[in-house]
Amino acid sequence: MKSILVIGATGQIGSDLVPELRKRYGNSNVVAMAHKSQPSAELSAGPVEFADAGDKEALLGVVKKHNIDTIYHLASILSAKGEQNPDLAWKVNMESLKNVLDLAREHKLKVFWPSSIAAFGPTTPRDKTPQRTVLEPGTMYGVTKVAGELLCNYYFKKYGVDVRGLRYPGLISYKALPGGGTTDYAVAIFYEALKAKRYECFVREDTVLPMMYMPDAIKGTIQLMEADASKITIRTNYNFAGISFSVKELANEIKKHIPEFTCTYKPDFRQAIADSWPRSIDDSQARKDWGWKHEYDLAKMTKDMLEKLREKV
Ligand code: AKB
Repeated sequence: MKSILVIGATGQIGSDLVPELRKRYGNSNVVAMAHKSQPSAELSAGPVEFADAGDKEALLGVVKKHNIDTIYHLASILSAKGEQNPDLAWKVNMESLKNVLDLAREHKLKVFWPSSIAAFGPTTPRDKTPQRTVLEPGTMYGVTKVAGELLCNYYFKKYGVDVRGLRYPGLISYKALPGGGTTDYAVAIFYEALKAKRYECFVREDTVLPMMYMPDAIKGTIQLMEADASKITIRTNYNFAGISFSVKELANEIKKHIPEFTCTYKPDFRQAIADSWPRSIDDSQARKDWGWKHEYDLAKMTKDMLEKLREKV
């Protein structure tokens, strides 16, 4: 029986991933690890631990206590927050990953660790960005993603650690808010459309970025982790894509459901970050290796997001 630890469980991805893992592997076999934030009632329905992933001894204590064999390491400082405090982004993102990989080596654990479209930069081809391409990010968050990818690949090659990962696009979800990313507007716009019928966006209306609805992201993440090891040909991180759209296209889609909705634009420092990232991603390697296929397009995602958020807010 699997025994899974999700680090960063209270974040945007963890809030959806933990319940899905518990459905599959049993409530008591999935430990949600938080650091400072309080877990939701849903997360508290199973085992919860509080620890700092930057503290290897504390992490080891949790691994031993629950006999953990698999870690999903989701804790991270994202792109926008990372630009406000690059030292913190390096410390949090790199130290925790090194701790997880060292524990994985010493205790034969399987690891999921996500990279991001932030690993790419202004010198990367922006359309249908290939799996293997230039990685010269312009943010500290992106630097930690490139360094992390290389570290994962190193631990796989040198020590045989079964570490797998995906370069997540912007993720759209209704359970927990993203915190400190550049793609956060694609979530905030839904909350504001329902609450205020208007939203002031911090990037231009023609900004196009790769995005994905959370159910697809969770499905792909678990699918990658469950795939036979012989199918995994990429140990840095897989390109992983769903949909690409401009903010204007998203606003127009929301308008179909809320006709009074208006979106205005006031770009700030996050525009330069968005402009340095790809518009679309070629994820054919993931599709070929382990059968990745997204389900949600812009229309289907928008409809579902509004329905779920209406119940919530
Ligand atoms: C961010 O905007 O920083 C994140 C990401 C794309 O990794 N959502």
